Amino acid sequence: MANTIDSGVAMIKTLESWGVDHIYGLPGGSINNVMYALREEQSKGNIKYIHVRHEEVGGLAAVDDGRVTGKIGVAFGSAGPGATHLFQGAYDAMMDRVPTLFLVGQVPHNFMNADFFQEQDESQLFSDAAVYNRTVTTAESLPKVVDEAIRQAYAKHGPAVVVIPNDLAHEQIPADGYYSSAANFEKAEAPEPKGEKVEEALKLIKEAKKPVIYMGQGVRGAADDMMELSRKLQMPIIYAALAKDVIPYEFPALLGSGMRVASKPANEALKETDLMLFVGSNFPFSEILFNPNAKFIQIDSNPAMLGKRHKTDVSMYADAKKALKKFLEMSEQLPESPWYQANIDNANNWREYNEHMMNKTDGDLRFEPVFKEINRIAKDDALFSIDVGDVTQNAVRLIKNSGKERWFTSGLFATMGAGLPGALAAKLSHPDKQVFSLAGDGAQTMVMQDLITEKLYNLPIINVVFKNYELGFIVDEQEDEGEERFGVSLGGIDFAQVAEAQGVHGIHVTKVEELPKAFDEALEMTEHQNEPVLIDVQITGERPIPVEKLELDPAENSPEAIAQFKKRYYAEDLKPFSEFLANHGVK
Ligand SMILES: Cc1ncc(C[n+]2csc(CCOP(=O)(O)OP(=O)(O)O)c2C)c(N)n1
Ligand SMILES: [Mg+2]
Repeated sequence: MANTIDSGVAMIKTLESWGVDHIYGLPGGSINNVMYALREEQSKGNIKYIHVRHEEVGGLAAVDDGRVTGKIGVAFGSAGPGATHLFQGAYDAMMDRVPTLFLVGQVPHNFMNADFFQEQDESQLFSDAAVYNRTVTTAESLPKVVDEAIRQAYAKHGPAVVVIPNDLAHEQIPADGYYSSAANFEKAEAPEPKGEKVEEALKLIKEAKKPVIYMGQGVRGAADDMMELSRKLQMPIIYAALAKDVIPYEFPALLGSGMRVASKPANEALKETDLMLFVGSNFPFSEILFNPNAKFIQIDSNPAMLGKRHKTDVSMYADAKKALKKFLEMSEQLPESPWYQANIDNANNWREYNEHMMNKTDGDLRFEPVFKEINRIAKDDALFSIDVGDVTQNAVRLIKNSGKERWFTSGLFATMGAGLPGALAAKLSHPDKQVFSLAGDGAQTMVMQDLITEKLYNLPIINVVFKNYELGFIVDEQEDEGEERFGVSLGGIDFAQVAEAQGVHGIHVTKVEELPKAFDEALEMTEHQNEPVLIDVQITGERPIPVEKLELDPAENSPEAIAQFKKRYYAEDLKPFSEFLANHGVK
């Protein structure tokens, strides 16, 4: 053949044509030929291979590439065990609708389908997650299939999986036998909503006494319009946790998020509300948490979402940002409402409580004072990769975001171990920005081998591990279900030493007064020494305040129960929503 190219190299070039500049993975016999192609392309200064120590870390990091850049993230694993490790990422991507590509090694095609060593029917494995899921059958088609997979991942917002029999990734194919569709690809964009629908919605909003906005990630990039609409229609804002970073912490009518990874004023308003404007969200607990009699107006850029989480009164297939503009255009300023004011007061009281907890210096060290330090050293445009557990709850409540940061976690799938991989992704794509990984001790244990990846790729990340010696989030569930504590104690790992053993600077904190120095040191290490750092903070097992089962309202709780609740959560000055509603004459 005159003009030929290695099929694996052609595939990597296809990835590059889509703007992929790094790829996570770990080799194995069934993906070696992809490795050789990767080596060749990397040696030319093109794509970069990020060698993770567990395919799950690579898989989750690829999802976070998508979250923080909007660009497709890519990870690979070898056949069988490599593929099953990688699977976690595919599921996370599917649940949160993040475009990703997973390249999965397979035994040589002549050995397939007869239970060969490490052989697995990988398409079956990934079938529940993938938006595109195919096995390559010829070397010539390898780059074309990968091009197809990427297009499908973008168009269908999820993980594409390409299974590659190893031999097919190292053959000479015609150099002009494939092309990339990247250059002319356009992402789908939902329309603006129909005028009559907006009119219908505005009529319902005007009639409502206690309307709220519930916003999800669809609103990203339209914070100013969202805040203006909140003021104009006198509707406080509640957000889905994944949209925590959209509206600045200080916006007076921002109530926080709902359910358990949540804030008090949000949960209280969600119980009371008689109308919800639900914008660009996939919040799964709607039917459990929201007032079932509330009117429900939904806006989503995905028609499949309309009515999925709640019965709707008005629903609109529309881009959230365009919809906000249209709502602003078509609405008039509503008069100051006592409901809106009561919510602002309630949110204020909650912020004061959090402030009080972050400034707490007596007693055992809790989560909150650690967040005071995180807030102190965090840059305006920092990226926060948050793991799953009590840390998610605390981070959603306590990080005082300016509206310029990125805050992300594994949302619907909520997998532990998502913190560190997300920080890798964030720092790789934003080397000039400050990046935090915040994780509990249980979650950190699942991925801590990949601290060395931070070290070896010069990724100066601030890792904070909240060590309460238990699976705190589950301890709380056992308490709430009236069960005895079982299977939730962790024993103590010295995470600072684990970091040191991997060449990452480790710091211990056991007392509140050690916090400022530790965080100054972390700043010095990451900003000036260009080194990653891990702070192992030993905190108490005391529970964060459960905002989903507040015992503050005299209409619902005995004075003794209220006193006990306040004492346990240091909540002397925390008031029930009913008090603010009464102050403003809201029935
Ligand atoms: C992979 C995975 N396994 C189990 C769970 C269930 N789960 C949710 S939070 C949690 C406890 C997290 O413990 P830790 O990381 O120590 O954080 P803490 O709640 O103690 O702050 C568990 C087990 C999960 N979400 N993901
Ligand atoms: Mg823990």
